[in-house]
Amino acid sequence: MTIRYLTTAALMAAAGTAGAETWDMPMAYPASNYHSENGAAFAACVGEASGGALEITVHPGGSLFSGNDIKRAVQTGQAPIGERLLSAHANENPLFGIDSVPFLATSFAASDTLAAAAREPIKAALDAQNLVYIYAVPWPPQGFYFKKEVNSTDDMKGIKFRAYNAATARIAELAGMVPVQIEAAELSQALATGVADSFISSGSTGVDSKVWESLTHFYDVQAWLPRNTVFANKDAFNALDAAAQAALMDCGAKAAASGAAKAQELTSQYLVTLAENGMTVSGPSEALTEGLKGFGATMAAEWVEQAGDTGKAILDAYGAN
Ligand code: PCA
Repeated sequence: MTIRYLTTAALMAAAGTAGAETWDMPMAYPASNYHSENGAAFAACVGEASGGALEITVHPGGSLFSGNDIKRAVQTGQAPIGERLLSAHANENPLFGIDSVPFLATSFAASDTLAAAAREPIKAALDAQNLVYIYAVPWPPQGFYFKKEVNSTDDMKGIKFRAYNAATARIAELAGMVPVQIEAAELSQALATGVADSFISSGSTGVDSKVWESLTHFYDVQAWLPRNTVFANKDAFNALDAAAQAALMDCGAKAAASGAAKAQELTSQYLVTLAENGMTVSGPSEALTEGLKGFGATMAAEWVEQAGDTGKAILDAYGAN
């Protein structure tokens, strides 16, 4: 891949043009989702801040690489930059799953504090994978979608459950559900065809997927707020001049702030939209909350076990006990 960039530069030098570097940026979620719109604004910011020296083209909806392939594509230089739900890669490093430990951080404010405590270790983990951290943006709090009333974890037994990372698959396992890993881009179809009958996610993804066409109940459990993270291939990043690198970082900082603000602003509206389309939207019953808290305690202990001293240090910095 390094060769490709050298060749491009060499060609431009030979042609005598002060040409712009152009980067494709694969993203997994629909173009109309705020993460993708924020990514497009980030790309425009980079173009402007670099004086046109670095132009980024976003490819939302998994159109360039499917969500599950984006991280590897950027690591290997098939794409110079991309966005991915980092917790989907917790199997590579438990630190990537810190934002999906149930009930560890359940509000935007707590999720920001947790993300800040984890940022340097996560940057280092990405760096070790040939990736440069650019920015991350939270999803709204996660709740459960079902096709029937669910008042306790016992009511979940046997249901086919769409998982998007190891934590969601683990919840399915603990509840006696049947997990099936499905990208958001395939979710509507999976629900329509009965491949899955339930899942946990934000109101945002529920609205994107028009889940009221297949499901009936949303329980606003507020279990965690996972993040999409934008990272660049380290070789591609290092090949940029200092001004273009600074443009990426400055625009990344702006995108982190604007994305988080947008997520917060949209959260309640998503739930209103679910209800307007006929879904029953409510908080969880006491029994359901209790059952889920039990799963959370189990999973928090498992995470600490996996994440070792680095994990403990992050939790200490976060103020968890
Ligand atoms: N939406 C993404 C991840 C978390 C969320 O709210 C999804 O369901 O794939």
